[in-house]
Amino acid sequence: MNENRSIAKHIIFGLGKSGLSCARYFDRINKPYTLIDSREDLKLECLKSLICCQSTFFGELDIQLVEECLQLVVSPGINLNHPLVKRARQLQVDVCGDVELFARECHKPIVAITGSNGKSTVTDLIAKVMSLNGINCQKGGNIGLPVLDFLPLQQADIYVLELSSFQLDSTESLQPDVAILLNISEDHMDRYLDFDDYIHSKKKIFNNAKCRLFNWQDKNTYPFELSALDMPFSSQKLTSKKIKNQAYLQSTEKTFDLWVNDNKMINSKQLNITGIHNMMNVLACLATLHCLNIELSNQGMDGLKSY
Ligand code: UMA
Repeated sequence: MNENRSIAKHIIFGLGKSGLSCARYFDRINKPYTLIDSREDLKLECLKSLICCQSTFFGELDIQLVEECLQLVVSPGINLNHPLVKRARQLQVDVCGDVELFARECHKPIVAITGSNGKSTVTDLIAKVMSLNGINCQKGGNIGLPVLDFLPLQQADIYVLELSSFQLDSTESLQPDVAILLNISEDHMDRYLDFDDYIHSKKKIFNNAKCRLFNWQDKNTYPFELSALDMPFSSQKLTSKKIKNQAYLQSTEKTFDLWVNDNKMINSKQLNITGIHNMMNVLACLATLHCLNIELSNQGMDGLKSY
């Protein structure tokens, strides 16, 4: 039993990586919170070092817990149809995820990446190439490094974030400088009504984005309406007049040249990785650099080649 049963105005639901990073963040900004988790047997050593934790509730959770609270921070693994979350929403409590809290406070450019396959690879590749290019960047999100660990200091000049559909579902304020939707195939269908619902969730990444990058070969990734700032990456050169910018492959004998608009950037035989899906990942990286007006240095190019 908890000695202190008083419930703070801010509740963190889920004590995995995401919830614990939120607790550490609230400690840093001196905000009292209550920790809750449906697991009965939680014995986390790290709880002892948390400073602003006012109370904890583990095991079966009474929906009354959210009755007086202002904010409920939900971990990505928590279904938003959970009775406690639904009750909080009914009561107009601010229900949000860690990425939402990050987006509200982050004043630096963000590259946000989602997709059913390859999002960790692309996040890692972009962050690596940017770092070798001399840019002070940090990668985080679904890749395993919770974004709230970057706050409140914001020491990076740019954040490269891998975002899952779960994280997008609890995020409203994100305004990425570049948003990338790599591909969509059925996944996590236990959390969505149907495939369209899942696609809709993934496309939230495009909300308020400056540049939207999508996969020309996967219609499910297209923004609802194309604008001049949208940039597809494609396995072939596109001739559509609607497309102002594009990254694409052009096949040569047994290899591919990778192009961004009229610039031949690299040939596939100079890369360590093989396969069309990997070439598409590299195109997404090159398109991102183009959108951010970053010119590849020799070191950045070496990073791309050695990946
Ligand atoms: N919990 C409850 N009630 C519930 C469900 C969960 O209390 O109904 C509690 C569990 O008891 C546990 C905690 O919530 O203590 C776990 O939370 P979580 O599942 O959100 O896991 P985290 O450790 O916080 O990790 C999350 C992401 N997990 C999920 O999306 C399931 C991690 O992505 C991510 O790296 C991390 O935040 C940091 O941002 C993992 C993942 O599997 C890699 N992602 C999915 C994917 O890639 O397909 C989406």
